[in-house]
Amino acid sequence: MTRTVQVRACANVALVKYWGKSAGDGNRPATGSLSIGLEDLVTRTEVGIIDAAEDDVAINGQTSGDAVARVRLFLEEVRRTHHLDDHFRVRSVNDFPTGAGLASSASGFAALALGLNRVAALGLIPEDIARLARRGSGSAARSVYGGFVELVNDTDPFARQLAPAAHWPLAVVVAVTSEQAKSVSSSEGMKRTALTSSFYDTWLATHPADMDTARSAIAARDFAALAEVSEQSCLKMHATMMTSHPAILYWNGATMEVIQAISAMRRVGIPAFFTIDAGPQVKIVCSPESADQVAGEVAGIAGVSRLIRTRLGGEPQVSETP
Ligand code: 2P0
Repeated sequence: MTRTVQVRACANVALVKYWGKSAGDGNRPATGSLSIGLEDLVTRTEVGIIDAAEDDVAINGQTSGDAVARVRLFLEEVRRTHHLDDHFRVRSVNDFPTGAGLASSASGFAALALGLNRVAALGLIPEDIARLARRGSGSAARSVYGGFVELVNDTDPFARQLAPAAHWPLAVVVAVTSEQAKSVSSSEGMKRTALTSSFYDTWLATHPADMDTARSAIAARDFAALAEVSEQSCLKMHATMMTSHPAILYWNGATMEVIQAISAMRRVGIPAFFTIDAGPQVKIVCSPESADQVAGEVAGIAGVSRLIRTRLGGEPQVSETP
């Protein structure tokens, strides 16, 4: 192996969601999206160039399976689009459940894109690293940065940082309600939703206004406005997928219990709101001062198997060993 690059990239959670792709290739989201980086949900990836006829890939110690196959296809595509002959050794480990709605593909493909850019000397600027990561997974474009990040709905969508984490240091509590991998992948779910949900056109039509509201709320650090638009975007996305044929229903009973508990807390003035991705886990965004109270409340709900406590952050790190 000639050189090895180590990357630490973090998961992110979208406050204004991405669900649906544009037609054609390049994995282009049909809408923008807006996320926060999660400091303690980390993927560590090592990328090296090897003198071999094929790539050597292991994810969480596994050398076969869907996740590995997806990385192999991605490496093929990178070789083709960047005119490379190199083959790569990739070792990637998540410190949180994989494929269970905790954005492991986001941190994984962001880490891989950052690592490939360095090890193969692609010389890409961050927006182009985000475009590269997006080809692996739409949400991965956002994990190329930390803090508040927007995926811009362009002809070749890219991501940019809206503000660093220090702008508004919020806390995040993840209520894990199932550690099982989801039954419908995001890619498959998005396809089905676009084809079969009668709500899908409304989802697309109302999305830009949600982006505007969220951008303004972040700029003004307006918690109530960010809470309102984030919960709205989350529920609208789930309503759209629930009305697909066959229905896509990622929630379990505990998911609903946590939603109710957080809604009740906000009604009495506690700054906390929920968001849920393609899985049954509930991510609660709150002020650092209310995080203990939120965690205490949610931990007592039957079906919540564990909590992951973190904060806004997620700035990726790339280092190299000679
Ligand atoms: C998001 N999700 O904005 C939304 C909300 C899940 C629900 O992006 O097909 O794994 O790899 O581009 O990025 C999950 O979808 O999908 C996702 P692909 P991805 O975070």
